[in-house]
Amino acid sequence: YISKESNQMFEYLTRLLARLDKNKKVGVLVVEDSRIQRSAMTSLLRRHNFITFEAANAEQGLQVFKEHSNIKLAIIDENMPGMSGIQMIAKLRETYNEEDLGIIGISGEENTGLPARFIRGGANDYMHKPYSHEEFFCRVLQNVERLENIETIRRVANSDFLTGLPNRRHFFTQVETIQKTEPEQQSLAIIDIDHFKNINDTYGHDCGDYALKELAVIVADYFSDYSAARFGGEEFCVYFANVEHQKVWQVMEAFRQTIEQKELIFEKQSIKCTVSIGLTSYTEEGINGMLKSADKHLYTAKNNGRNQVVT
Ligand code: GH3
Ligand code: MG
Ligand code: MG
Ligand code: MG
Ligand code: MG
Repeated sequence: YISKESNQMFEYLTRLLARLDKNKKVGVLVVEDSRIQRSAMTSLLRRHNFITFEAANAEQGLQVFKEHSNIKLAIIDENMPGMSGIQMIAKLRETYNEEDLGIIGISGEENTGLPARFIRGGANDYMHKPYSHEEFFCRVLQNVERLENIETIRRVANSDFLTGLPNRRHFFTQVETIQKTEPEQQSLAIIDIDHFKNINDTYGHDCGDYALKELAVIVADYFSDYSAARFGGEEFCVYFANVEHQKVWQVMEAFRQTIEQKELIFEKQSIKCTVSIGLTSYTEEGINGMLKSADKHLYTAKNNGRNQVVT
């Protein structure tokens, strides 16, 4: 006999498990001094394809974090020999924020203040021992799902919907991060497709979208060692740090020629396009100064007949 409630629970868990991306196995660390309780948790987790790690005390647990970068969730007992669970969490939170690591505190202690202390100390959740398998999975899955949702939001916020390239917002974040390392040389290129409006007007907007996607693949491939983004409509942007300006020019010129020679096939029609490129190494006013200067050079490239790099 299966009660209505446990049937609902089963459906709930099945739904949650199905929502998790099984291909991307999630690493969970269990920090618990009781060997029996520890292996009970890890075997439950392994049943559902989690990658499990174990530690018998907090010090060991911190060591496991140093050795493995794929831990998304930690389940941490409060009472252990040596450092307590809450102390371990304080240490962990110096390095891992709540957007990168989920933590569930556990304890068998009848202390009504403990759940709040755990959460105040940086845990995301709390479980009182003993707990049912259902509760265990509900909490684990909810926490893992929260992290996956954050990852999705991050990905969506940082990438361009049409081409999948980093978007303008991500581009600025990347540049900012690199600029903190005080690079000795910086260059910036704006790539703009020539007469792109004609492609839309002649072959239709779908063809224009197709051309943008095809070009984006080449951009991603060509500039994989640098920071490239779709900057807007039919414009791409590439930032170079610590690369000789002469070398940057060669890379951009080779890219221009690649596009010039590339034949795109859309619905059996051959489409050719060219790009104009404004390049700068002017760094006086930071990234905005570089953008202004590259844009000026792009304007010159357009006026001089397009399909060229101006620096
Ligand atoms: P120029 O050589 O001076 O750059 O000419 P252009 O036609 O490329 O430039 P213009 O700025 O006049 O037009 C850009 C066009 O790009 C207009 C716009 O409809 C098109 N465009 C912008 N974003 C997209 C997109 O996501 N998909 C498609 N299909 N077209 C787009
Ligand atoms: Mg204990
Ligand atoms: Mg443009
Ligand atoms: Mg254009
Ligand atoms: Mg234009």
